[in-house]
Amino acid sequence: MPASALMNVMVAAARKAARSLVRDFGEVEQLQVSIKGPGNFVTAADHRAEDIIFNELTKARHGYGFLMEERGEVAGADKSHRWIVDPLDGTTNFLHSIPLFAISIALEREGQLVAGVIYNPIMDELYTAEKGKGAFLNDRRLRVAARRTLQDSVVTSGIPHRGRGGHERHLAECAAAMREVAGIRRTGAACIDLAWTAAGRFDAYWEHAIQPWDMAAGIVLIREAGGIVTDLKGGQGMFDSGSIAVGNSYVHKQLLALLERTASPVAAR
Ligand code: LIP
Repeated sequence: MPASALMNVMVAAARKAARSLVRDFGEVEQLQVSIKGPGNFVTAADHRAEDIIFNELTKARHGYGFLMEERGEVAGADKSHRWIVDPLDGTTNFLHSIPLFAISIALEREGQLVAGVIYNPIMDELYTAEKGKGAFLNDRRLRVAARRTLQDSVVTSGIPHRGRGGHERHLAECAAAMREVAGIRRTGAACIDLAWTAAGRFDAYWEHAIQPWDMAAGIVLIREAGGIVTDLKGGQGMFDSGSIAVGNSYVHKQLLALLERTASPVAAR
């Protein structure tokens, strides 16, 4: 299917920012050996990528609003459109020279997510999806995996680190999951978890306490790849709750039930 004008705009912005990130990633690999480490440099790389995306999208679609990881909410004259952008998802990976990070750009129209682009420049994997037009990895059409049981599934999640809550809850969830699934993985970037689930590599994904820019583009991909996306209560409050669960209709249902069983006030600590 020929790319739409909208997709061209989103992909061009992602590719341009990716060139900057890839240059900076090369530097970060050199900086690992310094005691201070590349912390400040990575923050600057993140901002550089965000500036590029902001400028490119503003040039192409004047007046659209933004929700961006670094800038936050930027109101636009056009109240019906909003870009939701993470210029560097997988920051900790990037900081540690782990080549698993991506740019995530979504478009919301009248409050509905209508398009998403996720680009992992190191693997040169470009994921695109538009509402009603399917999801693609480069030129290949995507479908979520067809496995019907958690028993056969490889699932992925985010592990809360120092300074984030939910440690006990995550331990309880993983303890339950590891008894029921074929394998658990952790990529360190929510948008990659979502893209890889859309591509059928992972069968399911869940995470708590993530941000709209981590998940917006991936939500479009999953839906267009035939998957189910909900918050952990089975509703559509992903942005408000910060929680997300995805998979095909069979595995998603089993995953929600498993997480429900582990939920308790103590486990949420
Ligand atoms: C990351 C998320 C990831 C989560 C990390 C972090 P960032 O976003 O994508 O899923 O587990 O802790 O929040 O900060 O790399 O954009």
